Amino acid sequence: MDVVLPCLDEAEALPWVLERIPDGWRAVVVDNGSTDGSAELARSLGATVVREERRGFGAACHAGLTAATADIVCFCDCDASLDPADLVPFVREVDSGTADLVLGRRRPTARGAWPAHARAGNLVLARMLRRRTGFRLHDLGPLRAARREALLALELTDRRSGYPLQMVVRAADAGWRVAEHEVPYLPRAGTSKVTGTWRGTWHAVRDMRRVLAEPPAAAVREGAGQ
Ligand SMILES: Nc1nc2c(ncn2[C@@H]2O[C@H](COP(=O)(O)OP(=O)(O)OP(=O)(O)O)[C@@H](O)[C@H]2O)c(=O)[nH]1
Ligand SMILES: [Mg+2]
Repeated sequence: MDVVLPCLDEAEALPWVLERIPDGWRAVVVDNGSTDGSAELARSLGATVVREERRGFGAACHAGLTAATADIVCFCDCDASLDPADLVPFVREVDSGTADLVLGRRRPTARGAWPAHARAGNLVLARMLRRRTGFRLHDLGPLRAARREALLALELTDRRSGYPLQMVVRAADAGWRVAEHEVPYLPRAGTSKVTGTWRGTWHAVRDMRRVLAEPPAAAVREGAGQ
């Protein structure tokens, strides 16, 4: 199993995150131009490090997916807000064929883990997603697992905050079975970059709206049920 960990200045969180990668799995840390020594630290802790010059959450995730070689690929934020060990049952589900994509529904464990505006925004997004896809999801959680080749076949184009949403929308168009399970959401280590800032939140909303406005990807839809 390969776990893709998008990473922009997460030196504070890396030891905790990498220590929790299940035995026998490979951590693929995608360094997105960190200046705090994240890449060197990740390498010294045994992770495979991929460098992606182009900024953006989607750019980092996609570079990790492209570099991955395992049949099943997982994604996990690299800020210690999510425990990669929680991916074990997700992978089992994908492996057994019960689901094509498994998503973690974030359940905050402490006050401040998930600011109110982010939670409210996510709720609105989940409702829009339900209208667009029919999926009854509650969150667009960054903890996820799916088959590598199927993910690549979705031909995702967003390279910023819309990437996780585009993955779900295109999965819906391709007829995937998507499952959602609750996972604890911890207060992140280090400084907040997106959710905790107005600028980051605004960019995320803009990217997501763009994805929802896209017409269904016909080519992807034709490949449904594979
Ligand atoms: N924001 C941002 N995060 C990136 C980028 N490239 C990689 N990442 C990583 O993507 C993961 C998710 O980003 P976060 O900054 O945690 O986004 P968030 O969880 O919405 O918000 P905060 O945790 O409050 O910052 C983290 O591991 C980041 O280090 C990038 O260009 N921008
Ligand atoms: Mg975070």
